[in-house]
Parts: sequence; structure tokens; C-alpha cells
Amino acid sequence: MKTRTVNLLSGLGTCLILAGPAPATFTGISVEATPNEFGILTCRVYAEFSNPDDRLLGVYGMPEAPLEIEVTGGSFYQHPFGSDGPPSHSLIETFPSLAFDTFVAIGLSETDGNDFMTITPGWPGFGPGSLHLTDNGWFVTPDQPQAVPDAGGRVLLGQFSTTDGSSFFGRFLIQALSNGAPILAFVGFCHPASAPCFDGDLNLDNVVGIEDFLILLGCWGPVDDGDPGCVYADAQGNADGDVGIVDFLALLSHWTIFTDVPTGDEVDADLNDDGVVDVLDLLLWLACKGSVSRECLMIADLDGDGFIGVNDLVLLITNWG
Ligand SMILES: [Ca+2]
Ligand SMILES: [Ca+2]
Ligand SMILES: [Ca+2]
Ligand SMILES: [Ca+2]
Repeated sequence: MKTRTVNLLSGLGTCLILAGPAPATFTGISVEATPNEFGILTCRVYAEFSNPDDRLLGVYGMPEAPLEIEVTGGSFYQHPFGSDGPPSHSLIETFPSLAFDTFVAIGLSETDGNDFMTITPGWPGFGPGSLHLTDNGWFVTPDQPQAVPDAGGRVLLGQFSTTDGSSFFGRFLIQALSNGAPILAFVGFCHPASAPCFDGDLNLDNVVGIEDFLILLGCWGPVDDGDPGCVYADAQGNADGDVGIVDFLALLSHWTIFTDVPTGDEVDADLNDDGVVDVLDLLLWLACKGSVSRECLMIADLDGDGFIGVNDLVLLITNWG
């Protein structure tokens, strides 16, 4: 957490030096409830982008920022013919309730056999009422069309369903390309949502970022009780009836978008040294994930932390090509 704050502060300093924030085109996480005749409470979760050339590359958890997706008061609905990925289009035609299965995805709500999503080796699977990941996730490489936003600017990242639970809560890291640059965001969702899911999210887009910061600045000074946004901005810190530096620092501590992903010369993601980062390198990484063999550590430990984990995969796909 400490590292993040430092990164954030240095990032913010850069923004201020440039006299304004860089245009972030990852705009948040949205949830769409999917009505159905089976009485299954189902929500689809999307990453939202304003640039049609952006890409969602992965959703994951790490030890210092675990992925948690939970059902409150019940269990996930898992169709017997489903899996942890998108269900088969042809099976849905025979078993319509399969469309409301619980699964993770990048861009596809069903598949005809052309899903290029990678679920990382060592994947623990869904528990009855929670998915908990500390070194796993689901990814696609940037060359796959399913990573690209749909006409509505959205990329599906999962569908979560229950027949006996009452609500969902999720928190996770996403890796994306936004305006051609890699971004990392710690984000999430809740459903049904009647209030912000997260501290610091003043505009309810499930991201704590520059827009929330601007709202807080717009509220600077004594709080008008009739403005719920400013009351909430004041509640970030000390709720003393005045939006000030304490609330500002509290919002910074919840900041969720980071841009300090190493790329280019800093990282050698070309594991087989053939001059290009492609599927051959991905296959090498998949074969080495979790391994402590000397050979694997030599080629696949991209960040040099002595462990072949999901963070090395993030470096590999953000240096793709
Ligand atoms: Ca499933
Ligand atoms: Ca927000
Ligand atoms: Ca290569
Ligand atoms: Ca590593």
C-alpha cells in the first residue's frame, strides 16, 4: 500500500507539472443486471472505455491486492454444463438457463470455440460463494479482437449469478491499454448498488480517479448540507463540515488508477529471444508459472522477484509485439 501511495504522489506531481491530467480513457466499471425467466439474480460486469482503440488485457489479484468476488448470503449459481469461462453458444440453445451461468470473461458472453482468454495455471476456481485470487487471473493478448470495447465502449469481464444470495461485491486489479499506454487499476463493483461501493468514489463510477478529485476540489470549503456530493466529499476525511486537506489526502489514499507499469527497454519479455513477444513466449510463461526451476526463473521471472507469478504475465502482455 505504501508503494502505491508513493507512485500515486509522483504520478500526481507529473500531472500538475503538465498543467492537467493526461486523458484517461478507461472510465470505470459498470454493472448490468440481466433479467431472466429462471429467477436467477445475474449481473454482468464491464470495464468502460471512451477510446475505441483501448483494450482490456486482464483481471487478476496479487498478494498485496487480492481479487475478491463474493455473493452475500448465498452461493454462486453454476450451471452443470457451464465452466469458469463463457458458456458454449450451441449448448445455450439446448439449455437456455446456461446463459445465466457464473463465469469470468474477456469480451465474450458465450463462445463458439474461439475464446482466446487464458485462465492462469494454478487457478483455484470459484468457491461456493466467493472467488479469491492472490496470484491468478484471466487475460487476453492485445492482438485479440475480444479485448476491444464493443459499440457501447464496454468489455465484459465476468458474469456472476445466484439463486439464493442477495447481492454481489467485487474488488480486483485490471490491466488495460488506455490511449496506447498500459494502465493498472484497483477497482470493483457491487450489485445492487444504492450508494458508492468504495470510499473515495464520489461520482459512483467504481473508480477513484481524477474526476473524483475534481468533484472534491469543486466542494472545497464549507459544506452546503443540500449537496450530497459535497457532504460525501467531506466524509472522506474528517466530516467536519468543511472540505479541506484532510479529505483530499483521504481521497488520495483510495486512488485506484496507476500508470507506472514498466514497458520497453526496462523489461525483456521476449522469453525465447526470437525478437518478438508473441504466443511462443506466452506458452513458455504458462509452462513456467509457479515453477522454481532455475531454467524457468532465468527466462520467465520478468520482474526479477524470484517468483514466476501473475505480475510477470502482466509485463509480458503489456510488452506484446
Ligand atoms: Ca460457471
Ligand atoms: Ca469515481
Ligand atoms: Ca519471443
Ligand atoms: Ca516475478
